[in-house]
Amino acid sequence: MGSKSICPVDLKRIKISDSFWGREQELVRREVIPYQWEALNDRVSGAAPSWCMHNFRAAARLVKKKKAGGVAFKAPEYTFRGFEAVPEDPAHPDPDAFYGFVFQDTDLSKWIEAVAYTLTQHPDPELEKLADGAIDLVCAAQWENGYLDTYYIINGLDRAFTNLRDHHELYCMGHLIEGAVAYAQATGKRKLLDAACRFADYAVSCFGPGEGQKKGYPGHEIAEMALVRLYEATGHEQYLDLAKFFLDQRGTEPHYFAQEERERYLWEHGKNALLPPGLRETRPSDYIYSQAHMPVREQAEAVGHAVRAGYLYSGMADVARLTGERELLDACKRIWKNIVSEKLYITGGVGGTNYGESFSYPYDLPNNLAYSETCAAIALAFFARRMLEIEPRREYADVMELALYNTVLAGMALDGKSFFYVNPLEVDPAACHLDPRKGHVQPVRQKWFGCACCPPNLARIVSSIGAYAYTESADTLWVHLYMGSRVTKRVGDGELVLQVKTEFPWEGTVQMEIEAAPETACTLAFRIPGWSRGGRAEILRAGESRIVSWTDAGPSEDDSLVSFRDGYLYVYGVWQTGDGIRLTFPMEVRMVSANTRVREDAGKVAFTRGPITFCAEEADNGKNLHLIRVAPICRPEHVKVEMTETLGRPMAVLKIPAKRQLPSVGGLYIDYTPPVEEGATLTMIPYYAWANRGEGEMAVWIRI
Ligand code: FUB
Ligand code: ZN
Repeated sequence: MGSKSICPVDLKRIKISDSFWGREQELVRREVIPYQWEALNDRVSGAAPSWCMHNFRAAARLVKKKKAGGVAFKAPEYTFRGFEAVPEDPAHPDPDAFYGFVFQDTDLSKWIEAVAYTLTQHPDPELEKLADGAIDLVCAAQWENGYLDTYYIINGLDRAFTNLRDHHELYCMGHLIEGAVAYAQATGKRKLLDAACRFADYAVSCFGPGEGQKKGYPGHEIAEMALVRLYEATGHEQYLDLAKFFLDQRGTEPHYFAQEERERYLWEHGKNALLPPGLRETRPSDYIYSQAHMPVREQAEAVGHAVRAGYLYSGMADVARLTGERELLDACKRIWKNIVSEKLYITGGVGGTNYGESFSYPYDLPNNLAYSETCAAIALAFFARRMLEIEPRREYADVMELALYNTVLAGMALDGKSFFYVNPLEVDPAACHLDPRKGHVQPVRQKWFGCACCPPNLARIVSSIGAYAYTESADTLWVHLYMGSRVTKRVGDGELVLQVKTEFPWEGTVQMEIEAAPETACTLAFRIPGWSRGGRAEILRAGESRIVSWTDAGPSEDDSLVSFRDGYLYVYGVWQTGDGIRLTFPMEVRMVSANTRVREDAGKVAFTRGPITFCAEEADNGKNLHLIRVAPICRPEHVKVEMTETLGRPMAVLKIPAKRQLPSVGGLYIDYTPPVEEGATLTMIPYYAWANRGEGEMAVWIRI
């Protein structure tokens, strides 16, 4: 067994005071969490009902009836078939029926998880009481054997775990575990954790190599990483074993999903029924969608549903970290490399196609047809953070930062009141309304979604941002993301308290002070962002100042105080209260072109500065963004950076020398003449802030 040598710093030991992330966390606390609570209770007018709390209430009533010896409720059979159940008469839903998507329970688990993280930053007895009440209801809905998925509790437990491919029970278990561990760690209250353990124990009894145990695995991954988390929280090995079992089984032959589908068919049509051809013969490619087309250790390309994929890779990384298994780690690294070299948007999003909400083929990164689900960028950040726990390498933190500052945050409006599920890189609202191929692309954020996976996912990652900023081992603290915060690290019997002040992502200076120091040595490791060209560190120690600088070409010499490794600056030794470090990362505008294999971006450039990717909007540039091109003479140094306030938020805006082609007059096809252009200034705002000023065109990649 490997050891738990690097892990995120406990959120209770981090206080975020950052003007950027602190504001996002406040939005989650003040807007998203209360709003989501209303949504879970179907009290948001104009939004599709969630049915989430309705389902828990129905299941809890049934459990109570069962305990009292009453007759079990029998649901109509149709509910087994669909992915989503809707009442025949929406005005009069059956109080005992399950409604909504099969995974609707997860909305509440994610809400509880976000509440837990929020409570670590902002104690709130009222909110905690609300969550305690919700937890009571969840626990009341738990079946006597520990099973806890309202869809099957309501519709018939004889069918539990018979459709792992589609029906998300293990996904619900995974989210329940994540929420339960977070809540226990934040509040010290174990009620939900005990319920999650009972569900996990039941899963341990159902799945495994033993006789009579199912050999299956989740159709929608997350249970793998959740079980690892449960193992780390409780020390109970059986949870790690089950996570490993799920990974070991995935994609092996005979294919489990094919087997269970045949069994379902025979159950429904009689055991002597003739199987239709599609069920008799299946091909591995049938299971690409859920990354079950081959054993995980053989996988090298990120494929299938992008959220499922990111969660799987995160679980693989977790298990590889704990077991030290090389083969599994190598698979993680191959897949990582594949994502960042062929399948990653410049906004940190992944998932090029609407078809199956999936990764597309290499270099297929369409801008106006992008899927780039908010949850998929979150999953990528999960994967990156887990790779950092194995090997602190800048390449992981760079991508994590890109995803967090761009696609993840674009998922939420600046006022925290509406959300994107899909995050395109180019929008023409008319096309969204008129072209069914772009039906998945919304030009403005939505209040809520029937399938509301993204907003609560966003709430949980934003409220736990500290766990992405810092990881630690016994004697080292890694700073991966720079944000105003105060972090306390245990070192032996003492503590190191680091106060961080910065105006990231707008300025590349980070001022840090040691507010308390242990007697023993503690290494501080600072990420040197891949986007910075050179930089310097001023290290003030015991009244003596030392300046270390590095250039784009490489670091200065290592010595006993500092060294450079894998994109991190390591500073060693014993610290004293009052010591400090000032880091300066030049934050210059970069003009970026894509590999020529990305056909969509040929002849175009994108603009980035620090971790931020920029986009042009109609609100600043007028219509017809496709007729604007960056002036051919333009180089990064010609771009002006202006700090502005947009919707009450400070943000950098770029002013870029450009040309605007005048719209053509005449017919559809005319003899070619060089375009008539006028000089223009292109204004670009941070991508995460787009679509906050009504409906309009948007583009990240601009012709040059
Ligand atoms: O299937 C559960 C969640 O709903 C997925 O992660 C999202 O992509 C959405 O399909
Ligand atoms: Zn989502």
